[in-house]
Amino acid sequence: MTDAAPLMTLKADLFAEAQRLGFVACGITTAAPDGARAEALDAWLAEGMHGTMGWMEARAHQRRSPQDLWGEAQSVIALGMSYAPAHDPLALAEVGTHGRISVYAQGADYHDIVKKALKALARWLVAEAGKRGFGEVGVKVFTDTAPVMEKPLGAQAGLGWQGKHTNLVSRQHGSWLLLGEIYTTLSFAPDVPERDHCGSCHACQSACPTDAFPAPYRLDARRCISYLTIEYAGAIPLEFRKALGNRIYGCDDCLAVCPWNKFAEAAHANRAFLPRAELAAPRLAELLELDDAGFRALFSGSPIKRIGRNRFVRNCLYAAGNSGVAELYPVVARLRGDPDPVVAEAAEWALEELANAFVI
Ligand code: B12
Ligand code: SF4
Ligand code: SF4
Repeated sequence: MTDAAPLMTLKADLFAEAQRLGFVACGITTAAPDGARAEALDAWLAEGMHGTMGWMEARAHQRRSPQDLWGEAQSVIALGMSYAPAHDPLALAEVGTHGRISVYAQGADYHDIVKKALKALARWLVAEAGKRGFGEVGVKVFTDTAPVMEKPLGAQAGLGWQGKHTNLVSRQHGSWLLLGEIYTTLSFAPDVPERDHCGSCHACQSACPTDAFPAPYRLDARRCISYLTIEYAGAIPLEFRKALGNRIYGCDDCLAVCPWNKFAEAAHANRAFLPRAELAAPRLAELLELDDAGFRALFSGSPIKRIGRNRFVRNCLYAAGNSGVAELYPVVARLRGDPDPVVAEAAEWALEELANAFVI
C-alpha cells in the first residue's frame, strides 16, 4: 500500500457511511482559498443584492473560504440530502383558497435533520481515523446558517453545478438537494468538479415571477419571493405583491421547471421531508386565524416557525388579496385591527384587492 491508499480506503468507507445516514450525494474538495469564489461573493455584496440580510455581510470574511473560517481545515466533505417531491410543486398555483409553502418547508426542519446526520458522520470519521492510525482528527459541521459558501463548495466537490438559477443542480437529483458540509483537518484527495450542464436552457429565468435574475447565474435576492416572504421584515413593497400569488413561504418556481428534475426520484428523498398533510395544501382561511400560540403549535418542528406569526400572517394576507375568493373577506377584515402594524396594513391592502375583484 502507498501512503495515500489508507486515506483512499477511508474516503470510500466514509462515502458508504454517508449514504447509510441518508445522504444521496457526497464529494470532497480542498479547503484552500479560491479567489474567483471570494470575488463573486464580494461583488454580490457590494451591489447590495443581499438586501437586509446583514448577516451575509457581517461574516463575509469567514464566508470567502473554509480556511478563513477555520485555519486548520484541509478538506471539505460536501453532502447532499434529497427532498425530491412526489407531486408537482406548482399544482396549487391557481387555487385561490389555498396557500403554497415551498417544498423544503412542508416536512421536518432540514436544519435539524441534516445537522443530526452530519454530526453522526463526523463522529464516525473521527473514530475510524483514530482506529486506522491517522491520529487526532479535527471536524466541524455546517448546514445553511454558518458563513460557508455551500453551493460553490458542493459544485467543486462534484455534487453538481450551479445552474442559472444559482442553486446546485445534480444530474441524479435535479434541483432538490439540501446541502451540508464537514470541514476536516484530514487531507483527502479532492474529487473532480461537475461541469455546467445548463446549455442553452433558460427555463428557470423565464419562470421567475419577479424577474429576480439580472443575468444568468446571478440572483438579486431583493426581488426574490423566497427572500421577501422569509427574510424580509416589514411591508413587502407594492410592486411585488401581485407577483407573490399564493406563495406564503418561499418559492419553488425556478427549481420546479428545471429539466434535470426528471431524473430526480421522490423515493430518494429523506422520509423526514415528506409533506405534512396540513402544510402540503393549507387553507388560507384557517391560517389567517392563527394567533401566536396557534402558530407555534402548528409549526413546531418546521422551519417556518423561525419567521414568527406576524410575518407569516402578513404573507397569507397578500395571498388572500390575490385570491379572488370572496369568502375570505370577513376573515381578512378582522385583521384590520391587528396590533402588528404590518399585518394591519396587509389586511387593508388585501381588502381593497378583494373589493376590486368583486366590486363589493
Ligand atoms: C442567502 C441565501 C438565500 C438568499 C439568496 C439566494 C442566493 N442565490 O444567494 C435567498 C433568501 C433569496 C435564498 C433563497 C433560496 N434558497 Co437559499 N441560501 C442562502 C445561503 C444562506 C447563502 C447563499 C449565498 O452564499 N449567496 C451569495 C451568492 C453570492 O452566492 P451564489 O449564489 O453561490 O453566487 C454565485 C454565482 O452568483 C456565481 N456567479 C456570479 N457571477 C457569475 C457569472 C457566471 C458566468 C457564472 C457561471 C457564475 C457567476 O458566483 C457566485 C459564487 O459562487 C445558502 C446557505 C449557505 N450557507 O450557503 C442557502 C441555500 C443556497 N439556499 C437553499 C435553498 C433551498 C433556497 C430556496 C430554494 C428556498 C425556497 N424554496 O424558497 C431559494 C432559492 C432561490 C434561488 N433561486 O437561489 C439551499 C440550496 C441547495 C442547492 N441545491 O443549491 C442552500 C444551499 C441551503 C442548504 N443548506 O441547502 N437563499
Ligand atoms: S425562488 Fe421564485 S422568485 Fe426567487 S428566483 Fe426563483 S422563481 Fe424567482
Ligand atoms: S432550468 Fe435550465 S438553465 Fe435553469 S438550472 Fe435548470 S438546466 Fe440550468
